[in-house]
Amino acid sequence: MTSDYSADKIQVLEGLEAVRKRPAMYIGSTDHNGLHHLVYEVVDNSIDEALAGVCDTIVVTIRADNSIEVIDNGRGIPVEIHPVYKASALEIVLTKLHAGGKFDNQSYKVSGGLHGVGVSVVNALSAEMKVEVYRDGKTYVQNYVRGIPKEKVKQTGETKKNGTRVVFKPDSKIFETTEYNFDTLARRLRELAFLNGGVKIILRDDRGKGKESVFQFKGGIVSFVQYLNENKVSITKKTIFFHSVRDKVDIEVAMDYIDSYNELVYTYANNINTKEGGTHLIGFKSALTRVLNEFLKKEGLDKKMAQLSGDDVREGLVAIVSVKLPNPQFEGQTKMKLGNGDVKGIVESATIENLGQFFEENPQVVRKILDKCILSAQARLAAKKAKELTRRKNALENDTLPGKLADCSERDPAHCELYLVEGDSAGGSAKQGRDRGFQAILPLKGKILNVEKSRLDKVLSNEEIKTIITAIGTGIGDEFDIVKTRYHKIIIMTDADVDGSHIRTLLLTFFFRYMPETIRNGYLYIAQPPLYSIKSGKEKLYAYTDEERDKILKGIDKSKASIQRYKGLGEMNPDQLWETTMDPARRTILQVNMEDEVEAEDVFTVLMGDAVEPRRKFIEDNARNVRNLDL
Ligand code: 0RA
Repeated sequence: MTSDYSADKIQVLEGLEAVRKRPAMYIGSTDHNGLHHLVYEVVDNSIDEALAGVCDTIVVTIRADNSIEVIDNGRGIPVEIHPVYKASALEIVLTKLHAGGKFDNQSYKVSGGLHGVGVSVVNALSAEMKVEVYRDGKTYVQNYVRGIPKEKVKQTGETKKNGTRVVFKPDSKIFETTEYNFDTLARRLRELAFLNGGVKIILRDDRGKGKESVFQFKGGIVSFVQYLNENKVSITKKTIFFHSVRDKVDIEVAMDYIDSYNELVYTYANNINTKEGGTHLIGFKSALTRVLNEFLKKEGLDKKMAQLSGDDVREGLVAIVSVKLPNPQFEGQTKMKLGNGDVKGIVESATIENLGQFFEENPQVVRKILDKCILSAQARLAAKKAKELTRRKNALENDTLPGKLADCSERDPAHCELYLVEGDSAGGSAKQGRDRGFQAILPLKGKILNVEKSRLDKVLSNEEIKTIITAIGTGIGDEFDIVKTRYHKIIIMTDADVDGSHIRTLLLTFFFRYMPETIRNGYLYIAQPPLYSIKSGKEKLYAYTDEERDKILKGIDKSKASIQRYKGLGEMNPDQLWETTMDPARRTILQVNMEDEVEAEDVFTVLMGDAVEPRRKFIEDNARNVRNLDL
């Protein structure tokens, strides 16, 4: 094989000292996330080789000592001696920042993406690293300690293989944790295998009993959509797909409509999940609305509904939009928003053309989609009326905050907490026990609506939900604005029984579907009331788990102890509720997060949706992990 790049392409370089001084600047953080990022950084380079059509297999191994091995069958890192630096290109790529000769804009590269810093950063942050290159019939090797080469690049033998093998051990002086999580790596590698259809990515775990997962999807993002819809009912019965390349932008879209009210559109730019959207998403959305409105007219259905809105055409939509382009610009708060302006028009025209053609050829599919969109539009109109009614009512009563809300006096949202409390009696105790300076209480009556089974209009006409939305202040749907939140802590406080856990799940479903930003911003929490109170003489102790109870009982005279199992919050008086569950100095509250939105999506569909069989299976599989599960 000939190499169509050479060592002299390599550009201006900087040493690695800066990386060890301020690691977070290069990899985001030095926690669990940063640790796993090291692996992605190396694998991205292997993926670039795959995108160049010169690599089809990547093997990642977590070794017994939590070091990582990545092997690919690409071209191998170049090893030629650089005429200016008088060192092997391999050494420069591994020891200088931004080295790599990967600066040609002819082909897009996924490495150099979000943090996109190259393998040298991984080297700088590793206690030890070894790189082996198989190239032009020979094997080359170099070892490093904290980014510094131990010796010159050596040619060690001959080989028929081509590719690169990287082994690194993250430096425990840099990282808060150095233990790898199989599932975290599996999740990202699976995603990469979907986004780069055909590439085989193997993940092995040599620790303990050993494990292996193989990810390879010939169908690419079509397989991704089908994976997302595994437990859902498709109304199109066919995943729509197109691929097109325009002005050096590679565009792939896979989509399907399912029997649900939610919208699930994941967008990617150079394999990075652009969670904040961007120009590719805007282009896609605008094209989808336009094409479906065209077909609405063509099919004569505009008599039923004159015009479909963006929300109407996205109800039940599951789609992946993946673009690959040279020089992606990442913007936004978390740098997860694609900024390249020209991409909007490119994705828009590609979508209009390809989707139009698909609908032309599949009239029965477009008909089913339009029927669904019309139902959604009718519901939207009904919801709008309901919203206007409440708005007018509020204006008349001149009282925007719900009467049930006992608000706090503090006005800075960053210091305010809202407790959503199950039941009026516990709500009463919470109102008396709270610190009214910064803690607000909203008691909820019984079970709230299961939003997974209801469309927006029904959700918006539900009294309990309306009160929650008004109390929080962000609005909902297209009017939702996280900046308007009145509290930076929203704390769900329910009884430790079956009903309580059901109400908690219903609330979590509501926040996940209608206010996911509260979760992404870390504003949603779950209170942890104690399970037991243990009285021993004058002393009163609380236990929050069975283990804690046993530990306490071991340390005291059992014959004199009396144990009370709390079933409901109402069994505690206001002072006890404050001491055990609400006092910031003593309470524990669990922050709700969703490290994996794909998995969270599936859990809510399965737990709260219509299909019975997957729910039964999920509960069987997870019965041991879940306390008080009853749905
Ligand atoms: C620099 C230049 C080129 C390839 C690579 C690095 C490379 C790095 C790694 C890391 C793991 N596997 C790898 N395979 C290749 C040459 C390609 C170009 O110029 O874009």
